[in-house]
Amino acid sequence: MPSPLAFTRPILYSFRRCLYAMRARMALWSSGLTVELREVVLGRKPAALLEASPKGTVPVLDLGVAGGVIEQSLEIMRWALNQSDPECWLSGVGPCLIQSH
Ligand SMILES: N[C@@H](CCC(=O)N[C@@H](CS)C(=O)NCC(=O)O)C(=O)O
Repeated sequence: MPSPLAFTRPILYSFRRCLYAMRARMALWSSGLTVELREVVLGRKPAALLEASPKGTVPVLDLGVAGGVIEQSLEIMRWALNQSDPECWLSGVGPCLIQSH
């Protein structure tokens, strides 16, 4: 188990062609939050991913010891956009969306 000081940014385990991982990455990008991206080969999952999330699917967002682990893409999207949602993805309507389209 890493110490809380072992990393300061959340770690996103991802696979570039996975649609679930794509939507998680898109929401994180839209939120402007910074994460450490760890690209995973699904046939050779790293031990750190399986330690964080034994079910072994991606995406997984590891928030560290204090923050826990988010194992579902939709929940990763909600976590990111609840902190910062400059493009109003959560509301889907409103001045942000209108101004940017
Ligand atoms: N319900 C999950 C589905 C994630 C999922 O099924 N990801 C696939 C890749 S697209 C995966 O990791 N499969 C594990 C494997 O192929 O070993 C989510 O929304 O995050």
